[in-house]
Amino acid sequence: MATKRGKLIVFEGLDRSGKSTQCARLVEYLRQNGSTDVKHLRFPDRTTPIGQMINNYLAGSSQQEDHVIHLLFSANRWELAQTIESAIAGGTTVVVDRYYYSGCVYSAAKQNPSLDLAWCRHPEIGLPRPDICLFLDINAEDAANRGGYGNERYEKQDMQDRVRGLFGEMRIHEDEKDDIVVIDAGKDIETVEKCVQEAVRVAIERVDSGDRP
Ligand code: ADP
Ligand code: FDM
Ligand code: MG
Repeated sequence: MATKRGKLIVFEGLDRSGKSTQCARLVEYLRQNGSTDVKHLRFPDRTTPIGQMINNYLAGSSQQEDHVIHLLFSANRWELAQTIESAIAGGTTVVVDRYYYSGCVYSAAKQNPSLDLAWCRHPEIGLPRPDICLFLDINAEDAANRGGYGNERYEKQDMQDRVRGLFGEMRIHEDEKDDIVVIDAGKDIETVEKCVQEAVRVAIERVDSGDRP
């Protein structure tokens, strides 16, 4: 029998919704219980030259025009597109902390009139499509109560409120609505973890049974 292809699993949500926590737990779980290799990625990938420009922008030590930084975030995903595709084709599952959903909603939340959600989506078209996007849903106030925000550029309550609203709009987009599973991220870490595992199990089965090529 041919080797099963790997799956592309994405975590999304507001800052402090628990993405990095759940991403690490899922990677560990799949490594122990799954039958495939697992690659753990995060965007932005701050290790590349483009990623370092993004890091400086987020830290506030450099400025970028809104469209330019949007395209740099996108280019930072395209840098790894081939790596992701090859991994999946070779049977490795890829788990990603943020993807193009963040790319679109954070840029659109800036309320720049020539940078709406539709414009933001364009440079992302053609990137490997996730088999599942786990949207860790929490309101901005509860997220902020998990230790307060840091000093990065977008870690402000009004920005986070707009980001959450825009994540809602991404969810009803015809092309994407079946990819996204909403998880109540306000529950305790173990409860969220179980919900994630169950949603991932269903998504993996759907791919392996041929329901989703
Ligand atoms: P993100 O990557 O989405 O910004 P993190 O995983 O870094 O979020 O979590 C942010 C903070 O909240 C961390 O201190 C983490 O330990 C804590 N945390 C994560 N998940 C939960 C949860 N379900 N309940 C309470 N605190 C959580
Ligand atoms: N972010 C992240 C964007 O604005 N666009 C993107 O494409 C991506 C992937 O960068 F404020 C924002 C979202 C967040 C910051 O934070 C990255 P973390 O803590 O590295 O996830
Ligand atoms: Mg994180």
